[in-house]
Amino acid sequence: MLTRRKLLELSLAAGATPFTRASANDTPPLVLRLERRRIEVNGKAASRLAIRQPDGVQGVMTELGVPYRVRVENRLDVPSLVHWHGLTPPWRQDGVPGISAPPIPPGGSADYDFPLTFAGTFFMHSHEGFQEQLLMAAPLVIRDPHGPRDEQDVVMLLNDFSFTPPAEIYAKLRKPKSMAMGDDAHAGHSSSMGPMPGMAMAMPVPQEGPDLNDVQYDAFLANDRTLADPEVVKVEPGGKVRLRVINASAMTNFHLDLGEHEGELIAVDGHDVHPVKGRTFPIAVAQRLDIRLTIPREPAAHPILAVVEGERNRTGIILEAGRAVVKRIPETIEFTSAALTLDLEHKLRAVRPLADRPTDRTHTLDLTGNMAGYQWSINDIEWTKETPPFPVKEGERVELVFVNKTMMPHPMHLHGHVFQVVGIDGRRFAGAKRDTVLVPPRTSVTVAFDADNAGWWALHCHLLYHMEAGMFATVRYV
Ligand SMILES: [Cu+2]
Repeated sequence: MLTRRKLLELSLAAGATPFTRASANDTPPLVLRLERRRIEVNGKAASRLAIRQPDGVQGVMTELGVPYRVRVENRLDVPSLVHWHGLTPPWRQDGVPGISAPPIPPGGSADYDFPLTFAGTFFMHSHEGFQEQLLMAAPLVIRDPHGPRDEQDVVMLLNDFSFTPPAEIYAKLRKPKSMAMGDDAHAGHSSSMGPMPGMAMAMPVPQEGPDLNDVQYDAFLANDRTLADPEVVKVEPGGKVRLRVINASAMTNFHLDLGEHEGELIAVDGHDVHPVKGRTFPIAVAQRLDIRLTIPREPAAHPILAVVEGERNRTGIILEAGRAVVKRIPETIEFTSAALTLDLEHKLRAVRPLADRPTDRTHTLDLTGNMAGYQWSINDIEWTKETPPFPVKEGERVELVFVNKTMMPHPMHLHGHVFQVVGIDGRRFAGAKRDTVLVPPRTSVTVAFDADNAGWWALHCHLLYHMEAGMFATVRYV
């Protein structure tokens, strides 16, 4: 994929030490296989996809300082390509079919080799077709060798699950709705503040509040399991846990619920924030939360739950400290959960913010749509390969203003860069560094990034079916 000379240039440019380069040449690459696996959900078997090492370990746990040297082998009977969500590789290694590289054909493989420049909680997922809905996602954790030694890492990967094939889910969503549903993105959806202007008053109101979930799932999974048979992780009574929560869902935002014990949010999307204490934290599709927990000394089971936004369903894992009784936890709660808000986002502050400098270029991205035909777009353009990229020049400080004109929340993700949240509804602040930010209905969010990784980069809504429908754009400087 890359010549050795080019690789050396890239690692030199990233400030890799000679030691790192030498070890890169000596160690064989880590192999990740794209293959089928069988899981059981609600007592029913299902064939799903996996990204796993030859010993069965899903994804990668590595350390800062070790080059990311990976060979991806496609053992499926369909093309595939894996994206390293949140990392900043050279753009040809970003894993977006048709943009960074062609998909890997069945039986083929692709090699990746780039330095890791920051530690944190990331993940990998297929960027091909609807494979992500088939659970083709896995953790990608980069540990900091200089981080605390007394913390146990616990990863919780969240997913939404349907027995219906994703192409069928999508076809059903795209089926034209009756005219009673109206003709724009607002129609058919009331708001918590009352009917939207221009909405026919006589129209039946199908649901309350903004439109939060447009797919009915059969189950919600934490580490591939439901609460009927959750994963139980042994932890040390009185010990410290670094909980790494990854929302790998195709379409579902969650409220993380730590129960009676407070946790300390120390990083979002892999990047350190000044700690925020709490018992619940919002996590939109593709986001990650790193939470430090102190486990009480008494033997007990501590459920770590994730409640679906705007629904009663939940999933989770159990932390078992000492010998404890692990009780069955109901999969539904009494009341429908609230919509995710940006209340926490307002409070977050990056530990290492972007340097203070003037903005060279601002792009405004209206998030647009037409619910009646399940059409989703950016600036009213449904993306095709011919859509012109947003222009950027290398070295610029760029700001993106996401203006959500629809009644659905959109988690917006920029590839190849780390951005900082710098404004919500026009109010400026130096917020968290992230790669995915939630833009709730009728809200605007401004993010800033430095154009320091030349290439052609995807910039899209991370709701799988919105992306497929065209809520996708690119940034290009190459
Ligand atoms: Cu969206």
